[in-house]
Amino acid sequence: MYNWLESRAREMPEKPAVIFEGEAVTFFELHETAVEMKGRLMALDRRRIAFFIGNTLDAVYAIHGAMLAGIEVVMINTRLTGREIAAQLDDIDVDTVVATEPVVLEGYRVYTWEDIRNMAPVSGRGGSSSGSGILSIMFTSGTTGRAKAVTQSYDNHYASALGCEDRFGYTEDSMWMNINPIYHISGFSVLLRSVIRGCTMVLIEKFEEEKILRTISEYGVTHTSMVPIMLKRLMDHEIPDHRLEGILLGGAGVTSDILRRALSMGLPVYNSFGMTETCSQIVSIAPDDPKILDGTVGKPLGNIDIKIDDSSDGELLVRGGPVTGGYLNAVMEVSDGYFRTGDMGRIDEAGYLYILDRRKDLIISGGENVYPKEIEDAINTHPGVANAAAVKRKDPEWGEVPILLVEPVEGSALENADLFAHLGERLARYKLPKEIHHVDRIIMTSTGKVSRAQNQHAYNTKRS
Ligand code: S0N
Ligand code: MG
Ligand code: MG
Ligand code: MG
Repeated sequence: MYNWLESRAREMPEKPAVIFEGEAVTFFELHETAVEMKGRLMALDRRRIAFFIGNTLDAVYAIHGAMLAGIEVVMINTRLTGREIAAQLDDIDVDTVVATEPVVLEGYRVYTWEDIRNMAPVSGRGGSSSGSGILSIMFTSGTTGRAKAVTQSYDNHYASALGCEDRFGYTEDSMWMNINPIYHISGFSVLLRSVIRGCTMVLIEKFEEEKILRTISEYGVTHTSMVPIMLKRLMDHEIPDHRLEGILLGGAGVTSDILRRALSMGLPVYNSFGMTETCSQIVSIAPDDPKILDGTVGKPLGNIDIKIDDSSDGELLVRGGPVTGGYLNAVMEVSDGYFRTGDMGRIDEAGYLYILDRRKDLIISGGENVYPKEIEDAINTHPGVANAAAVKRKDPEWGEVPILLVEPVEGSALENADLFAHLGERLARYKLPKEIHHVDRIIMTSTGKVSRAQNQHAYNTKRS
């Protein structure tokens, strides 16, 4: 059983655990509040609860309270529509939601943070040892269009933190800044790392360049992590004096151009590769590594093994402590104890990993994953649409963006405004196509599926 927060509260009670909007909360205070919240969350009488939370202090209290209670936390992407959230929750039999942000979800027991604060606490043992060993559950969209519920255990998270610390070199004296959404493993892992090591986390609610740069210099931030678009946005501004030792980049491929620019501006960028299924980065490369600009994501962390399956176009296989035990609602593909990532890669003689192709069909927009099938399923429910294919294009802002090709039902006059409205009810805004094109025919494979490659090719040809 792990009791990170309890240990830190004993060892370093006066040290700030979290700084949020100028307010510092010590490890002692964080633990006190988490204990209060534990009893109140236990009063909900559920072993698994969905959290609809932003990057706020309340969210930190909620997560620590749930951990003390031994409640599994299901993290909801707050950008999703009510329909998308409902589909996820129903798939894993969750009926109770704690929301520190405003949300409308009909048919669920939704408790605001105010409700939780006013709850009569119940006492009980709680604790991670009383349950499944699962700390968190996060959804990752899948090729089938249905999101997969990834289980992340206490062991996974602990192994991840130790592996990251070993490579990334932060210590108890480091100052971590957390900009990534806590509902993603990118942000959740920073929250855990900081309490596992006992360093302070400055938590940022919303990505605003000036504020982040000010925070970096004012608080002497030493470590942070972000997706490439965030780095790009920051580099449009003057970088103030800072004590940064490491900026971990992940969530999407980054160009050597961006890395070169960052390094020339004195920003210590690490490139990395990680997934929700691996509880954050499992491969990374340091800024002073001679291969940093060679397009590699680096070498596996100390507690990770990787290999390439040459019999399958070079799929990347991984194993190690941070790797999930499986999905709640899907079968995990495993070979010889290795998790099959679905991404294609190459490992050079010196052991550096290169990601050649992301998971089949995956579109990564600003660090958010979008699968074409999700968009196709949504638009195919429109009565005027006979068939549809979602493809992608490179985008200077978001990296990649989805594009939708639709084949109208014969004789139906399809208005794009109507199609966008239809999609808007069903899909998070970051999944909405940037363009919709009407085509005579969606190209199908011989087995009757949408041919991703051929529709993509047709779109590329039309553009050029
Ligand atoms: C980049 C972000 C911050 C952009 O959001 P911003 O500027 O706050 O947007 P809003 O003001 O909310 O909205 C403005 C308009 O922009 C649209 N929009 C927002 N985001 C996107 C997007 N991603 N794509 C397309 N459009 C977007 C809004 O919809 C709105 O438009 P309208 O008005 O039309 O609605 C934000 O996108 C963001 O936070 N991105 C990062 C998310 C993230 O953290 N992803 C990583 C997930 N992956 C993992 O966690 C696994 C890898 C990993 O572990 C890792 C990854 C990164 C770093 C470290 C690690 C690690 O190993 O620890
Ligand atoms: Mg609140
Ligand atoms: Mg913004
Ligand atoms: Mg639809």
